[in-house]
Amino acid sequence: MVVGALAWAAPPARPVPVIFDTDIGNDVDDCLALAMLHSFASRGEIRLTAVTITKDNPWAARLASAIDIFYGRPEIPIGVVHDGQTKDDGYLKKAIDAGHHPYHDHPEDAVKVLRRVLESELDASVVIVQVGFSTNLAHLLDSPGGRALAARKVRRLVMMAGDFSGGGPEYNVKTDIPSTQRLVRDWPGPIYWSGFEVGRTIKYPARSIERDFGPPGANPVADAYRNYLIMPYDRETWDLTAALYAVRPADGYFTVSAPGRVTVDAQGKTAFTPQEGGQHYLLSVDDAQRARILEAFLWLCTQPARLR
Ligand SMILES: [Ca+2]
Repeated sequence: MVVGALAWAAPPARPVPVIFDTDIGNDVDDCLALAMLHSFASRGEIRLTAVTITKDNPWAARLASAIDIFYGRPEIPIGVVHDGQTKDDGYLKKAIDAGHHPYHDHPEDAVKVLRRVLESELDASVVIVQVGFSTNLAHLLDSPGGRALAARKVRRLVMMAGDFSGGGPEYNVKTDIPSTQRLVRDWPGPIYWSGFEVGRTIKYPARSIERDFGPPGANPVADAYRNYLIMPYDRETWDLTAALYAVRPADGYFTVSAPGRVTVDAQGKTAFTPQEGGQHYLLSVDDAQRARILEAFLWLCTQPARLR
């Protein structure tokens, strides 16, 4: 019986507070990752408590704001980096102009937002997804009491960063090497790394961008894809992998390594050494996991914006 089933159902889990730290506007996968987080929020799996930005261009916050508004959450605080990396506006303004997408302006300082949100949440509850440079989180550690605040409030940090397949310095690391070095040395809790080699092997299909998001001008995420490269192209899902693991770590989408330590050299090359008691973990995927992950991306990214 339906009534009986409801009576016996476990109470819903408390939505996990998530902070999305992004360099939106450099590559384009940040946009789909943010769309996916909105779907998780609509499903009650998370609360998207802040978006903080490490790309030092005002249009980055505007596109993040446009996406938040499109998905029905205009109230999400947005924090921006100061004296950060990558000043160009890339595809950002073009994506907004393509649909005259509304946005809010005058975002706050990223560290101020991070501190306020962390202070307002329960201890050991917050999940941070970092899919750009480590600038904001390094600044958080530099702020008075920032490291202790992170230690008390953050449950896990999931990063799209590094290359652990023997490749050269990965973009997110090499763009701000000192900040990544600071994080691997001083971040007080566990860090899960989705390296370049993970998202590189799972591509989000152009046919979904063209078919599932409405016509040009309808959705700022699809408009970002249309203005980043010439359509059609399938794009790697680096940032989406970090977002998926951050929200659903127990669902077997990824294989998690034994604990270890990540090191970052002067050129930005990353290496992982297994180490008992280490606080760093590498994510990896096999073919079966890739298929499941892509299916999850397609369902989650194309979920319609919630009705208000
Ligand atoms: Ca990114």
